[in-house]
Amino acid sequence: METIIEADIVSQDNEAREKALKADYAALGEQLSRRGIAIDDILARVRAFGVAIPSWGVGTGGTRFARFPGVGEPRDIFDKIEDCAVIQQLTRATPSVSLHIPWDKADPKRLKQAAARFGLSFDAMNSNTFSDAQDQKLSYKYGSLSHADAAVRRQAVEHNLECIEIGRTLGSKALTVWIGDGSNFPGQVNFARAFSRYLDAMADIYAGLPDDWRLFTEHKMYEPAFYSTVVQDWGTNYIIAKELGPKAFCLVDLGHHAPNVNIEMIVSRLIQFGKLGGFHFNDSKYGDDDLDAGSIDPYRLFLVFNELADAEISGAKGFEPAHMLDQSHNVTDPIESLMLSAVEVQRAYAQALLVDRDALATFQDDNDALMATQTLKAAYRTDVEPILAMARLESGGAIDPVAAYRRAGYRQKVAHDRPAVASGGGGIV
Ligand SMILES: [Mn+2]
Repeated sequence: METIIEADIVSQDNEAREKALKADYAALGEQLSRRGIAIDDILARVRAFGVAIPSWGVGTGGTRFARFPGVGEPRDIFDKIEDCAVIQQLTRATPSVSLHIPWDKADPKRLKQAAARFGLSFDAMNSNTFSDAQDQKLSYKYGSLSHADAAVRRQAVEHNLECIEIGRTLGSKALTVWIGDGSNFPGQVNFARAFSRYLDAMADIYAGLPDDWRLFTEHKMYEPAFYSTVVQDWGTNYIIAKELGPKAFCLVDLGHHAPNVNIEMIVSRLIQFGKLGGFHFNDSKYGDDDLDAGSIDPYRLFLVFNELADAEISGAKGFEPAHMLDQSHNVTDPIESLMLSAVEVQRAYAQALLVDRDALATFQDDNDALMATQTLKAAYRTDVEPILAMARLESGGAIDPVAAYRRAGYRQKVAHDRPAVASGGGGIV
């Protein structure tokens, strides 16, 4: 398997850090064993954990106001796959790439070869009916799958079926549908009729889904429509998954909720009724800010993973969540942000595995609110960095991914081949 960063650079950087890591790992192992936890079990689970990288995440993002291009940005999907390969080489936490059609449209055989070179696979396919592609016959300005005009809905359905076809060639096993449909004015759209049209169109897409595929629908409270969106909240999303059938699941994007919404409880509800499809990880302060996972509220990320670890450990039926990062990197090197975000997601998972679930259940039964919450805090306060670093080292990655990445000078190197993009226009990616 090919790697992009020179192996010598990674191993030299690791050698300088390995002694300290081993000491820290042994100390943490001792501490955890006093709590009845075998550190190697946690290590094995962390090593098996992966989060997908969205192809659009490796480009520099922007806001509605402007986009300030970065240096050495990927020119096409093949450059994007190389950037994803760097992230996986150094973190060993991101084994797959999630494509977006039509942005990443290319010969599927070439795409497959490009990913296989670096041992990457393809995660869920993402369709796009929230913007108009070049040469597209009918516009999505007033909606796509819920559009008043049947011809527009048909075009949107066909596009999704095409995404499935491309995904089949690539070995993908899921389609994620997020639509921008909604309204900006009270009265603009009849809520019930628009939702009925959406459900009918989704049923046509569902009918084209291979037996071993899953269909993920993603809710979003607002934006691009600012008064109402057709797939607004997790309740609507649950209805969709329930109406469509057993291959349909709900995707939770952490940024697609109102501030302060109890997302971990939504996660629990979806798990309880077998409809949690997976996550788009990011963080936010005010809205759909698309900030780096765990950068604003790492405790919330932990609480989400507390629900996931609980489901995993208790063997919840049909529990197989798909994990993906979905962020916009406006002021950082996207590769660095994605590496650290993948590590943050792993960190929340490792911390959640440390929760003493028997003690927690007892405190809950005894109505001991203080000790119940302290049980969660005890896990959250544990510095699991030695486990994460050891997982990377043992899997062939870097103890300190950002240090190794900077030492390799990857961004400066690719800047030579990838000319600066002049675009200063708006553009959320
Ligand atoms: Mn998303």
